[in-house]
Amino acid sequence: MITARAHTNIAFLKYWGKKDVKLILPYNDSISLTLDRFYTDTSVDFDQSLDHDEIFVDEKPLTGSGVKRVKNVLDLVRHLSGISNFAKVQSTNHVPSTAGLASSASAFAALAAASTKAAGLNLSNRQLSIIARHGSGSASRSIFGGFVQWHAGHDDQSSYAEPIQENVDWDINLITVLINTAQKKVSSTNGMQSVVETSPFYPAWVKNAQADVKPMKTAILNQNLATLGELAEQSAMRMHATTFGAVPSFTYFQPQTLAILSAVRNMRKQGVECYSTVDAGPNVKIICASSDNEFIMHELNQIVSAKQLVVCKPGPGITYL
Ligand code: 2P0
Repeated sequence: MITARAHTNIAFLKYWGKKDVKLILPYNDSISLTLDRFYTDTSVDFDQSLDHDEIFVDEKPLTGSGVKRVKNVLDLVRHLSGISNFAKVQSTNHVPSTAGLASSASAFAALAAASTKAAGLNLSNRQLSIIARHGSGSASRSIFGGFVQWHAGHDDQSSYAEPIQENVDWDINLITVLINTAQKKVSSTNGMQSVVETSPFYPAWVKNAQADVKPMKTAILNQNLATLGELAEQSAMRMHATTFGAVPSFTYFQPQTLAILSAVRNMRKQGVECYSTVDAGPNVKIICASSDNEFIMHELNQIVSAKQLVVCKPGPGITYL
């Protein structure tokens, strides 16, 4: 039995839409930061005494659409290794629902790492990224620590993530503002497919997202928080604009989302370098230097309570326990 740990990540340049739904190939490259606070530990054992795959998440049998995704990854690993045994998978998420961060990225990255090693494979991190992608697109990025780029690619082997800057030794962190932890009405998988098929804004999204890859990488390498933050906020706003154009139209924003976005813009006017990003949900994540955390959190306390705020720092890539 092998146990692996992977951390969640937050996209600064968003992945939003698949050009190949089966292989999970995205339309555009994306760029993320792996986070330190939240992670998933997954153990895998290919056991010849099993007559089916047994999958437990937080000690409960997994149900729903996640089962097929886990089996996709296990089938791929069986195919690559020549192993025919079924597997016992036990996954523990250290990603509290209160964090407002998705656990699918850390979960499928940990599954890819643990299952390949348990099957006797010794793969490169690039190969692990490709395998993790078969479970969930954003998981391809959680194989690596720090700032990571997922290359969209054009087929299975060319769509993988790689590090831009693994050790982030400059002052950048994230304040997560928890607005609502209830299960969202439109999953990210369904939301992105809907905009691909129906939103007239989607082609503009792809064109602009791809054009932002190079400037964002340069901003990261130059440790330029202002440019990086501006590009990240633009990416998030443009992603959410596609949802308003979809048929039927939808949005992940809630009233407090708009209140926080506005507060961040106001603080920026006062000279504080802080920028917003929002994933497929209502929670806002604020990109800033840790030296500004205290001021920003004090301002945000006028809208939300202190326990709705969680600070995350850059985190590491996969490890084996
Ligand atoms: C991202 N999101 O880049 C974007 C931004 C949400 C908004 O990746 O369908 O769970 O499993 O590939 O990876 C969330 O989508 O979607 C996501 P699938 P995933 O982080």
